[in-house]
Amino acid sequence: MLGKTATSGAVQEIAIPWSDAPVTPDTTPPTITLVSPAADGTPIGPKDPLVFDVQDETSLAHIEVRAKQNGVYETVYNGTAIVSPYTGTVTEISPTHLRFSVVRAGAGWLSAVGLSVTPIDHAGNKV
Ligand SMILES: [Ca+2]
Repeated sequence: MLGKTATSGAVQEIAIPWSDAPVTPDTTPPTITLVSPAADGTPIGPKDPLVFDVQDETSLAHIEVRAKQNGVYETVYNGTAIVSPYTGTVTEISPTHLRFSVVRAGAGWLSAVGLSVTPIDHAGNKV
């Protein structure tokens, strides 16, 4: 008899796990980590790259990045590419971990920077 083994008249039950168990829903938003300058208040110079990581434990669906200087917001990354006046790279460290390195073209950073990163995972969780 399938799944049962008779032993001395008793029934021995063998537990078989189910391969299609429901997945635990993702309720954890992505994280943002400043890599450079160090997060301890180190100032950024006009030509210094601003480096930060965005990661999620399951997936990244969409990311937007803005920078505020002197009270003015500019788009740095529009969900697809780094846009003018910014240049830089987006490196895939893993499918759920991206490293951004951006500089402001021309005169560079004009003042202290307020970095605004809005990542969303595929479950809709956002920071
Ligand atoms: Ca998540």
